[in-house]
Order: sequence, then structure tokens, then C-alpha cells
Amino acid sequence: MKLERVELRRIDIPLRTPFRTSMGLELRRDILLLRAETTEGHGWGECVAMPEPGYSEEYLDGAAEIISRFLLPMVAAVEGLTPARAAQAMAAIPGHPMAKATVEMALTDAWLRARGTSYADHLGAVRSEVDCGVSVGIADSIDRLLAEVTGYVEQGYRRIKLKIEPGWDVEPVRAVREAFPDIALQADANAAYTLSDARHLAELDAFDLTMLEQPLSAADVRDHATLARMLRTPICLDESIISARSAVDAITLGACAIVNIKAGRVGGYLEARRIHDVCAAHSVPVWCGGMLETGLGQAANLALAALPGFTLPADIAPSERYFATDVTPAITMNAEGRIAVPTGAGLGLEPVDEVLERYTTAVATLSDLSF
Ligand code: OSB
Ligand code: MG
Repeated sequence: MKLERVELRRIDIPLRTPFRTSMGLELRRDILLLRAETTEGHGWGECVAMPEPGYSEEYLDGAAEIISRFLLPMVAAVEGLTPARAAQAMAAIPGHPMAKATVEMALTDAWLRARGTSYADHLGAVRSEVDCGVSVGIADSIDRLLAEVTGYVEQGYRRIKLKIEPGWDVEPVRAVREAFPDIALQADANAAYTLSDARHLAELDAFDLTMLEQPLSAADVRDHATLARMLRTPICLDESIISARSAVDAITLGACAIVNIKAGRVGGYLEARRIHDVCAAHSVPVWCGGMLETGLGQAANLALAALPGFTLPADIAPSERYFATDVTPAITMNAEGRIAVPTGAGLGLEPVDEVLERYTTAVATLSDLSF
């Protein structure tokens, strides 16, 4: 396979429900999509970087720049291009995992489409359906939070995750637990606390949470290990886990009992699978995180979440949770809170041209990819 031409497309698509985390408020999704044309056909990639840095240092314009100026020329120069060789070539540049994951995702889609193989089979999926959880943003009031969560419980989601931050933690978690004594419930702090908050965070132990996700900063792995010894609630790491190596380090230090895996955060689906493998070797359960992706990203995440070690519900939700109109045919969840893993070649779905055009704000075509 050889990379011939790439289309970078920015779409601006409204979110149906505002999604507020400790990193800020979002009403829309400004998303970068990459369509790779190769000698064997085309494939799609979705970049999970947000318009502003916050979740991590990456942001959309920066990712677009790294992709077009550095990653694509490197990948276009690779002889006998495969997804793994693309990842290997891109490893010469440090960092920028979301940018790299976008390129790898598109090349993998193209590669698999040409071979009639699904993403799920390529990654080693063992399940045909994935258990869905929903991630609930910080609300304006406890009453509004309870109304929102009630709706999700009625729709059948298999677990609820509450975003927390200082000033919005013990009380909302208590209210949801009292209203729904039996649901699987977890909290995600997106690095909003420090170790000096340990005694406060220990109050969450009263609510039988499946996990507390990323309470401290990404680099504070040792502090997470200290905190883990002070809490009964298991710690899950998201932002801190940037590679299979960092997963092994965190597990060995006792910093986490559970790992959230997001391909964008770790540089691609191949590294995501390696994290799955090392976690399985350490008997650490994993689950698939999300970044409010369109149907393209959800399709790849569904394939990943169908691997054997993904034993906890994913942050994967149907299109209607995020967008009035998704760029792909809508992904739907059944009444049991499960979504089917796509079975078609590659991602198993494609954007709908007319929807894509409606939300497109900019397109750049890169055809001179050679050095
Ligand atoms: O920490 O999991 C996170 C969204 C943006 C940035 C960080 C996170 C999230 C989510 C979204 O929780 C979950 C979803 O995609 O449904
Ligand atoms: Mg998280």
C-alpha cells in the first residue's frame, strides 16, 4: 500500500446536550476528519483533539499542523505501507498521540477495506455487542442532574459516570446514589484534585462507586498510588496512561486498579491493544473511554471494546446521545444498553456525503506528500 492523497476536513457539529467537565463547557464539536487515499483504496480517521488544550496538551489546529506538515510526509515515504509500519514511522516524532492516531486509524480503515476484514477482527474482538455507559457532564443543579440521569437509566445505559470537580463531587454523587441504589456508578475528575484533597475524596467511599477516574494530574502517578492506599474506591487512570509502558509502570506502582483506554490518547489502536494486553497480563480490567466521537470514532471504539479484557462498560453511546445528525448513519443502542460491533470491512461504515457537506467548515487536500 502507498499513501497518495489526503483530505483534511474540519466539521462543526452541534452537541445535543452541553457537556461540561472540570476543563470547561462545550456546546459544539469542532472535529478534524482525515480521508486517506491509498493505492488500495480509501479510509477514514477521526481526530479526538478538542479545539483547545485542556484534556491534554493537544488541540485541533496543532494536530492538523503536525499531521499535514510532518506525519503525512513521513508515512507517504514508507515502502510497503501497513498500519503498523505507519505507526513505527510516526514514532520518530515524540508526543502528538491524537494526531498519530488519526493517521493510523485512516490507514487501518483503508488497509482493512481492501482486505474485506473488519476492525473488530483485525484487533482480535471476541464480542458482537458492547455494554454502554454514559458520561454525564457537570450540571447546573442537583435537580437537573437527577433529571438527566433518570433519562439515561430509562434508556437502558448499563452504568452512569458523573463528571466531578471541587465543589461538585460528594453531594451530586450522594444524590444519584440515593435515587438509584443499584446502578453501576463511577466518577471522573479529569485531574481536578491534588493529594491534599485525599480526605475529602475518601467521602466518596460511602457510595459504592465502581471506580474514581483520574482524580489527580496526569504526571502524578506516584501520588495516585498514595491516594489509592487511602481510599476504598478503586482508582482508574485515564490521562496518566499514555502507552503500554506507562500502564505497566502505573500498575506496578499501585497507582491504579483499572485502566481507561482511548486510542487517541495513546497514539492509535495498535498501542491501545498493547495496553489491553499488558493489563490482561496483570489481571487489571480495562474499559474503552470516549471523546464524544462521531460514528467513525465510535465504530473503531466498538471494535476495540469487543476485546476480551474490556470487562467494564464503555464510554460509547449511540449517535443520538451526542448529535442531532451524526456524520455516519446513526449508531443505535438496544433497550439492554448494548451497541452492536460493526462487522463490515474496515470501520464498517462511512460518512454520509450530504451531512458531511452540511457541517464542513474547511477542507484541505494534500496530494504532494513526497519529500
Ligand atoms: O475524561 O473521559 C474523559 C470527553 C472529553 C474529554 C475527556 C473525557 C470525555 C468523556 C466523554 O468523558 C465520554 C464520551 O465520549 O461519551
Ligand atoms: Mg476520563
